[in-house]
Formats: sequence, C-alpha cells, structure tokens
Amino acid sequence: MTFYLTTAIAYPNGTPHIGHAYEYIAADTIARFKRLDGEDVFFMTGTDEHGLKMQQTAQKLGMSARELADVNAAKFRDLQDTLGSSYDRFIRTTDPDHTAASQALWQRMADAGDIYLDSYSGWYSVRDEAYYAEDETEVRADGERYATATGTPVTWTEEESYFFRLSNYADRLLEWYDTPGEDGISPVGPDVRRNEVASFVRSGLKDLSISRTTFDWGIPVPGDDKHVMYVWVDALTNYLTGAGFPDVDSERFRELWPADVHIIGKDIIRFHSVYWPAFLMSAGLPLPRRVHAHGFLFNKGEKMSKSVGNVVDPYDLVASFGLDTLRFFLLREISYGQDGSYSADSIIGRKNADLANEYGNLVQRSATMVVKNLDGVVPTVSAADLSADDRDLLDLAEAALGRARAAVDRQELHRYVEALWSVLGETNRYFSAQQPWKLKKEDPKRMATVLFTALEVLRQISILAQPIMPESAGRVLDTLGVAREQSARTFAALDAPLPAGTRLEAPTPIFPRYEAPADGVAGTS
Ligand code: ME8
Repeated sequence: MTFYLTTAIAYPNGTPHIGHAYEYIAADTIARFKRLDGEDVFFMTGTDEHGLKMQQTAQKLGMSARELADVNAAKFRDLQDTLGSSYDRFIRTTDPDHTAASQALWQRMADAGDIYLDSYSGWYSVRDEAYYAEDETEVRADGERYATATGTPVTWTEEESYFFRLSNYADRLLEWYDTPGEDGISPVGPDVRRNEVASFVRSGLKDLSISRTTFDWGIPVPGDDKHVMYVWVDALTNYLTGAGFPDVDSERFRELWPADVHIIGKDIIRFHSVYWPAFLMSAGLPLPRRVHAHGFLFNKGEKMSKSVGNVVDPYDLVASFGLDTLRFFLLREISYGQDGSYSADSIIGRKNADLANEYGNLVQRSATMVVKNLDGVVPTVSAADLSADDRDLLDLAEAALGRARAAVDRQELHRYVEALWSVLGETNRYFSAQQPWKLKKEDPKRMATVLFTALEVLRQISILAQPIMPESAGRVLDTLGVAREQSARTFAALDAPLPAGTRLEAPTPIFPRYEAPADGVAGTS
C-alpha cells in the first residue's frame, strides 16, 4: 500500500506566509520519514482556487479569478520548492481531473438521497468561506456582525441552494471519532481537536448548504448549471482527485485511498472531520485514516521590520537563518498540534545550542580526531572491544528509530526530534566523560573504540535526521564517510555499521554558530 499524505490546499488569494511554510515543512518531514522507512509515498499539496473570496479579490485587483489563481498558485509552488518540499503532485482545483472528481462525488451523494434543493438564509463569511449560525456570530461596537470564532465579517445571504443532509450523519461521525485504527491511533488528532469536533457534533448538526447561485467561479453542479458548488465541497474533494477518483476500480485508487493522513491547521478541523467524512460516508467511500490539525504560528517579537531581519516572510527567514535551521527550529520548538511562536532570538538560540553545539561540534570533534589520530581511517572494532558505556550509548541510538516511528505515526513531530536530540545529548556527555583526547597517549586502542562509537551513533542519528534537515544531515553523512548511495542512507541501513577502513576527509563545519550581520542583530533590537 502507498502512504498517502496531504496538506491543506491553500487559498491563492494572496501570497503564502509563514503559517503555510510551517504546514509544508511538517508534512514534508513526514513524507521523507516514510520514504526512508521503506514506504511508497504519495505526498500531495496544492491550491484551492474557487469561491467568492477568490472572485472578489480578483475583481478588486482588476483581473480575472483565473489570472489571480495562476499568479499566486505559482508562488505557493515556488515556496514549496524553496522549502525543499518533496511533494509528488501540486494539485490545483482548476485542474480538469478535479472538476470530474468533484462532479462524480456530488453525483454519488445525490444518488444516495443526501442532496435536496431548498433556500438558504443565514450568515456567510467570505474570508472564512464558511456559514455561521446566528449564535456563532456577534454584533460589535461598529454595529457590524462578525463570526465570533474568527472575527471575520459576515453578511446575510439568501438564495436558492442545494443542501447536504449532514444532520443524518451525527451518530456515525461520533462512532467514527471513537474508533481507533488497527494501530490504536484515533482518526482525529490531537485529542483536544477530536473533543472539540465531537462536542460540535453532539450539539446537533444542521444540513449544509452546498451550492451558490450568486457567482459563477466554481465547479458547476451536475444537471443544474445555475449553481456552482460551495467551495469547500470542491476543495475537500481534491484528496480524492489525487487518488484517481472517480475511477474507484483502478489500481491507483485502491493503492491510495483511503488517505493515511490529512495534515491541516486547527482552524479547518470542522471541515475535515465533520463535513468531509460525512460526504465520504454518503458517497460510500472509505474514510481517511487520520486527520491531524497543527496549531497556529505567531510572531512573538514586537514590531516586525525587514530592516532588522525580524520578518514573517518565509523567504526572508530562509535567507536569514538557512533552510535547515528553519525546518529544525519549527519542528523542535513547537509541540506539533499546539500553537507556537517564533522570533529571531529563539531561532538563533536553537541554531547555536542544538545545531552548532550539540550536533555540529560533536561531528567536527569526532571526525577531526579520526583524521588527526587514525589517519582518517575508521577503526576496526569488535563487540569484545566495547565497554558497558559504549554499549549503553549504542543501544540508546538503536532505540531511536522505534521512538521516532511512534512519534511520527502520531504526528508528534517534536517528540521525533526530541528522540534524536536526547541521544545527541547523551553522546556529548559520553564524549566528555571518555575524554578520547587523553586516551590518545594512554590507551590508543580505547580511543579508537570511543571514536568509533561516537561516529556510529552520529551516523545513525544523522540517517534519522534527514527528513528534518535533508541537506545538512546529508552533509554530516558525507563527513562520516557514509556512501552516497540511497541504500546506505535509508532506515534499513541503520543496522549496518560504518565499514572499518572507511576514509574520512578533514571535516568542514556544517552547523556554524549564528553570526549577526555587521549592520545589526536580526530581531534582537
Ligand atoms: O484554509 N499558522 O486555506 P488557507 C499555522 N483553502 N498554520 C496556518 C496559519 C498560521 N498562522 N495560517 C493558515 C484554507 N494556516 C483552505 C483549505 S483544504 C481542503 C482547504 C494553515 O490558505 C491553515 O490552517 O487559509 C491551513 O491548514 C493552511 O494553512 C491553508 O490555509
């Protein structure tokens, strides 16, 4: 079976921001982890191009919605490329196969008797592309009405609309939330989000308006061209389009569907774990194995200003700190699933402490000692040479894969990073305690064993760190003399120690400390 992983598809009504970058980096890390762990992965991301918000923004800019989508979809794609995202398909909801999939899903829901024509009257937020019940809105001091949860303006909408019988699905949804998969993992995570949607469902579901007649930038409703689909019906269907729907008998569809995990942000959990599974149930299709909502990212620093380099533009963050530092920081600093904040200072802190000191320094010291004292040749060490301390450390490194897997399977990406860095912490303590620089004269054989042990742990941790920092971890593996062939760098290679006799070159530093630019320290002013 293929591991099918998706991100949310972004609205290309503007340019991408750091919140999008955060989602892409996390999803890419999971995709890379699964590939190195031997799975066939299909990783899909893209843009959500229909709807009133797109149409209105385009009008304001004096362009067509299609032109706006073209311009901005290219920017989202470019951001993914800049972040090193290893996506397999960048889907656009204006792609022709997506129109076919959306209409086919609609038809299945209609055939199931779940769609009827009526008239809608209620509050709509264009910014959220969402309908709100009266009690989910409030009138503020300016006399205008807003959605309470998101603070976006809502407008009274009355029109003929098709409805989906969402109210029929409450019991089945509640049962689904309470049914973990074979691996014991709940279909909706983290728990706080599952509880949130379960209580929303328990409070009573109303049927959902799923078509619009007041604009035409959308996918036509089959058999009634006056209506276009509500943008969320078409948006959610992208996950099926990527799997080859409506060709449900194809090998591709059977391989890919149901999706293994939908990675999304917490603001769209209701769409993904109430509407989406209900549509799929109605259409007689299997439900995704897991919907995981990450938190929101905030900039803690006071004023943001390009001149001091303390900026939210993901491109600027990459330029200031380096791609792998940004990837590492976001995954390490924030408990995946909770909100998090970042500032130039906190990024610099992590870069210096966790990357330069904890990781880079250790690589540098061990490899340099091998080059200087062992002619650059990885020594031959047998099991009998290993002390209890060596074995304990090697055992710890060996256990890291299991810990990392368990964490990644629950999207606890911070725990995955923590599993690796706790081993690096131990390795640093080991290195200081063994004092190989002293052993050089006293006991050269023991020095060789200590260096071998350190290199071996670094090799394993670096193989496991590739999904987090593809480029830098790869360079560490080069430094350690690990063959460039992919087979030497997958998780299957963890068990095969560095071959004795491997030659190391004098290392060049991979994780330099952050040096403030001459014209000021980023974000510390
Ligand atoms: O919601 N921090 O698109 P979108 C973290 N088109 N994540 C954030 C964020 C922040 N500050 N701001 C946004 C949409 N996100 C729909 C999705 S899916 C079928 C349709 C996340 O461009 C957000 O939670 O507003 C979502 O997962 C993604 O970025 C795209 O948001």
